[in-house]
Amino acid sequence: MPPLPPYNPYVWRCAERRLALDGRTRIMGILNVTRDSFSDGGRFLARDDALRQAERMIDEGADIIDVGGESTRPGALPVDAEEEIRRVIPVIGAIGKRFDVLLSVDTYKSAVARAAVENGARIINDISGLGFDPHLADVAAASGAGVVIMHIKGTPRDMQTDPHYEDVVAEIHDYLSQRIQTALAHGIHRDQIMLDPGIGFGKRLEDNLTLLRELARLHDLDAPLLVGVSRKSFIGKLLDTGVGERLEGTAAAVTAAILHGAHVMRVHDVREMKRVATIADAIRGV
Ligand code: PT1
Repeated sequence: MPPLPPYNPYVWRCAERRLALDGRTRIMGILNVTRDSFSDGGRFLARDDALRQAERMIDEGADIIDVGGESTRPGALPVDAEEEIRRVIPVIGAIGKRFDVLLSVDTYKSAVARAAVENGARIINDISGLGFDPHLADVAAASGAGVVIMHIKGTPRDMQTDPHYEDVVAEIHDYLSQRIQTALAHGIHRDQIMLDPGIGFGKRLEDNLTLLRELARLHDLDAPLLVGVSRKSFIGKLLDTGVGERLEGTAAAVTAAILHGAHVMRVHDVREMKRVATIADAIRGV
């Protein structure tokens, strides 16, 4: 019987911090600040709500908090950089002031990323893999922030309209390989880079399953892997459940990703997935 693929340890450089990826799967907690607020009063409420959610995820064991101000689910429309900054920067500033947690900004816009790193974010999580904004790589290089380079086919608005691949893993492998070269050419250091196959971003059900099954084919890119499966529609399709009934499916997909060599899992349910990761880590060994 073939054994599980070997676990490859890394140390992820995120500005002046270092995150050891040494066999204990790291948990990135999702903090969405996408609710529309029409007044300053609404903004203060949104900020306090975000702070409470961040505190809870930190108590539950999150290693990273990922703050996002624009939804990138299938069909979502862009918001402009000014509005995204108004949403995420007060939240990043407030969390950074109170807690020692690693902060990530989920954005593909250089203006948002710049403001975020100036206000305490140490990771830029770019769903476009440096592909949407030509200046994002410069912000990552200048700040020394960790950078998540994710694969997407198309844009969030159109990515689920008839995506297809010859060999989904090979295509994503080559895309990520090219984006690593782009990053290095802009002065991003190799140890700042985290790769992500982009589950649900321009993929059919079978593509998402193939990526989880064959994730280890990305190991020769020589970078750590982040995977986001939490509550996604491929789970809903298999279970015929709405977004509120995908906890067990998420747990199974998290386990699969860990056994195939993921280093960081991006999740909503931090307490539950931390437990799942503890068991998967123990089975995988290292
Ligand atoms: C992800 C991710 C992300 N996912 C990274 N950042 C989202 N690095 C946002 C669905 O099919 O996987 N990696 N930022 C959320 N995006 C989606 C995509 C949410 C698809 C839901 C679906 O339901």
